Amino acid sequence: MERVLIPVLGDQLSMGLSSLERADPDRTTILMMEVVEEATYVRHHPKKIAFLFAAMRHHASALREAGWSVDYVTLDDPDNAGSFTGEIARAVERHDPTRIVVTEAGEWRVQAMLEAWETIFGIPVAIRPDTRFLCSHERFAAWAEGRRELRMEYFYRDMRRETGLLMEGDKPVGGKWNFDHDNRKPAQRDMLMPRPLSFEPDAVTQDVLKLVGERFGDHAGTLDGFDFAVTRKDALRQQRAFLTHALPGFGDNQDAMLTDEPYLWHAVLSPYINAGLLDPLDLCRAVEKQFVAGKVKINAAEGFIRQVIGWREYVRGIYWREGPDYVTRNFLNAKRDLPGFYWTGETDMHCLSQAIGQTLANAYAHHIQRLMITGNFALLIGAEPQQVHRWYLEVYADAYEWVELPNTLGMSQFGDGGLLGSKPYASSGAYIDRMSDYCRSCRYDVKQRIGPDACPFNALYWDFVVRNRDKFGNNPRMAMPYRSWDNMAEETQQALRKQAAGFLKALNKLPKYAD
Ligand code: FAD
Ligand code: DLZ
Ligand code: SF4
Repeated sequence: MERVLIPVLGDQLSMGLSSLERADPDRTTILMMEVVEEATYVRHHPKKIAFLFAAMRHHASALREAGWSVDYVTLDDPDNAGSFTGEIARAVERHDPTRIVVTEAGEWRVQAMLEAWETIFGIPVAIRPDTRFLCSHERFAAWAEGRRELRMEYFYRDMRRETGLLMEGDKPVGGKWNFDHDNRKPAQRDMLMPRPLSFEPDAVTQDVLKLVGERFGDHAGTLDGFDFAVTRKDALRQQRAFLTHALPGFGDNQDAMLTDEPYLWHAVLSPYINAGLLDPLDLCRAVEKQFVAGKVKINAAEGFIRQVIGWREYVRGIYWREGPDYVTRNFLNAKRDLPGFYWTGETDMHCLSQAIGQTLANAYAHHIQRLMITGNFALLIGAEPQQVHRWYLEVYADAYEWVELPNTLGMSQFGDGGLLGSKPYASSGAYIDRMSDYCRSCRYDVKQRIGPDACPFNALYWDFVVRNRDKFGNNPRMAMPYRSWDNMAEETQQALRKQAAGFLKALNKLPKYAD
């Protein structure tokens, strides 16, 4: 008789997973495994590990309720082999399957494991496409074929046409594809600012919190105040709360940053979407519905849908298209170590202490903090993109390599030479001052460029621009900064470079992150 083993990985917590399609519950064992290798190949934030283990345990219960047999291996099982392949070996012993069916993994490292199983175990292994994404690998390859530049905007328009989201026939609703221009309003404090829901850990989650505290409590970040949704039901509650309370302000405030306000009008849904608790297309349809019902403006609905069916699908396409060596790229030849304060938040630069402090507290920071604070600073100082990548993969609850790597190494650090963006996301303090209130309570003066009180981002920005002239000198989108630099008095130029050199020297003396 046929006996099928279906391993379900930690980011595959969806009832409609492709590996489960057409499976007969009477002949199938689903295997779920908490393994130390996945928690430590980078030192994930304890909240990220706790979220995944708790969500996995609740998902196993939901699968059982739906009639499936689930073999669930906990981290503290004394026989736990510690890795996916080790656990498959044990499960093959226990269940003697005639074949294995699995949905493809979310990163090259794990995909290589899946691909080795057939040879190792001598039974057929079917690896199915992950149908939770709109755009298959083949579809992305077809889109990319023959294009000189792989710009997200054109990919996104195809996804709009294919889904019909915010479309009137073959025309975009509102007459424009992209309302980003309306979405750059600076921060405004608002007494009615929405808050993400807080979910009280139940007994299952309490057990996980204890386990994770004992085993991974030394990883950077705190478990305190853990209040993530860990079931689909609760994730849907957060989705509804977002649609009602935050979506109306999402567009206007998309790039804004405010002191001690980690979430603003963001969805705070990425951990749930990426782990499989929420469906991205359903979410976009719900957003569209809010627009059609007149509850939100077009810039909010379009801005949000673009992030999900545009950016999210596009970065995944890039990740798989570029191959396993994408992670090694370092176009700017950046070599500096990421300063140790990325793991403590202890710095007198207020913008960085806010973004990093909130990250360590919540395993979350919103997009513009990731891109224009922590990412921008790492880019300006010339931090090695591989170290920056590792940090982002560790600290965010939504981080899996397929989405994190192109965003970090590509978009933020220009490590791929501009595949994702036509110019580097580098800025001086002026941008941060315009989009946030951080500078008002900083020890540095954002208006100063030279001297002990000058905002470090200012001189670092010019140093970055000049240092990389061979890379960006002919880039039309960088023409303005080079013109401004060339128009500066020579003494100013020298003073700026000296200021940056002094800062970078001081940075080198700061404690490094100890593994
Ligand atoms: P919102 O701002 O409310 O956006 C809505 C949704 O759009 C998100 O939930 C997400 O699913 C999607 N989205 C938005 N921007 C992107 C993007 N650039 N790429 C992919 N999806 C996007 N996102 C991750 O999911 N995992 C990561 O590991 C990750 N690493 C990042 C690293 C860097 C350096 C940068 C600049 C961005 C990164 N992002 C990552 C993208 C983005 O910052 C997060 O998706 C977003 O902050 C999640 O919070 P939210 O749900 O409140 O999103
Ligand atoms: C991120 C993660 C962690 C921390 N732990 C586990 C785990 O113990 N078991 C598991 O199945 N998955 C885990 N994951 C998610 C996997 O790393 C993820 O499935 C891969 O990154 C492949 O996308
Ligand atoms: Fe950041 Fe400079 Fe503003 Fe301080 S002054 S918060 S370092 S941008």
